[in-house]
Amino acid sequence: QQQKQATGASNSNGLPSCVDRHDILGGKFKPVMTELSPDALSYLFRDVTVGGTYTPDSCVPKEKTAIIIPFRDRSSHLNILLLNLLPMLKRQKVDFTVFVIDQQLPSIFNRGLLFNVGFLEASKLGPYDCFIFHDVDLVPINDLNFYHCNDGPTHFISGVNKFNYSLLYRDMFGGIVSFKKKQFLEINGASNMYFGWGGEDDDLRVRVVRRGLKIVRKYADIGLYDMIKHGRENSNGKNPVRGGLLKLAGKRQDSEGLSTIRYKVQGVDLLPLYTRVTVTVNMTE
Ligand code: UDH
Ligand code: NGS
Repeated sequence: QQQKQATGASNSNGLPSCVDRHDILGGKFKPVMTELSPDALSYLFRDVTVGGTYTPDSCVPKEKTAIIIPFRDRSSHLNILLLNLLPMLKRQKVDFTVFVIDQQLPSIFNRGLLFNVGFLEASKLGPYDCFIFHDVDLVPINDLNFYHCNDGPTHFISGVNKFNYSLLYRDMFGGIVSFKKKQFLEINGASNMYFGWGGEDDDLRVRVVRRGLKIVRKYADIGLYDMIKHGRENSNGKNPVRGGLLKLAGKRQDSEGLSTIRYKVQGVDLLPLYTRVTVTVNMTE
């Protein structure tokens, strides 16, 4: 039994189950922080099928993963992220599809709401078990930071170059998190009420903790990221009411979130390396 677990039991195709290969993956790598054109990228990753899906062919993955990227006007970040993230996911034998959830102007950017859109729209397109919500400007630099869902919602970051490879505070739940489908449903998704920068990730943590789910965190030398440098967009200024919203996060959890989201899908495009979901949000609804 022990032996079988270590090598992965084989299934009906005769292929073994995919297992985390701590033994053969290299650990830390140096990311390439320069941009390739979308054409060059899609040529480089021609084994990724249209819409941004990749399935390993040497083993049977244990879960189907949707990588959800909240997005607006950051194509150069996206090109850099894909250049580094896709090879790592392939090395890790992750079965994934990349979704870019693109919020149109003029509404103020709303990262939490886009998590909910990503979850709902991806679920219409495939039987995903695992959702990894991923900022576009965070580039992973360690192969051993496995992109999975776990028994608890998972925070992938133990350190970012911007903070000397540490976190700003211990409880941080921003940047990159994963949820099993059941876990995200259980917390009623993210809050839709945070327009602008800040607080939505702390609200999400409150939702997780209030449901008694235990957050899984990465070891200090594993969850490492390099952030692509950028400024703050006018359409995502600091949210002046985030403190007040956060105080009542727990009270709102059941009455506001995945169950009450309102948005309009303007288009779903299957591009070579990702599925783009274009959405508009009416801030007064
Ligand atoms: N995002 C976009 N477009 C936007 C705003 C946000 O795609 O216009 C997405 C993107 O995935 C990004 C995430 O939302 O990674 C989080 O937003 P952010 O990267 O702006 O937040 P962060 O905390 O930076 O990384 C805030 C601005 C810091 C300015 C510091 C200047 N010295
Ligand atoms: C907190 C914000 C979080 C944010 C974190 C780190 O203060 O949303 O800083 O931001 N919470 C509130 O504003 C309530 S960082 O400097 O890494 O961009 O994620």
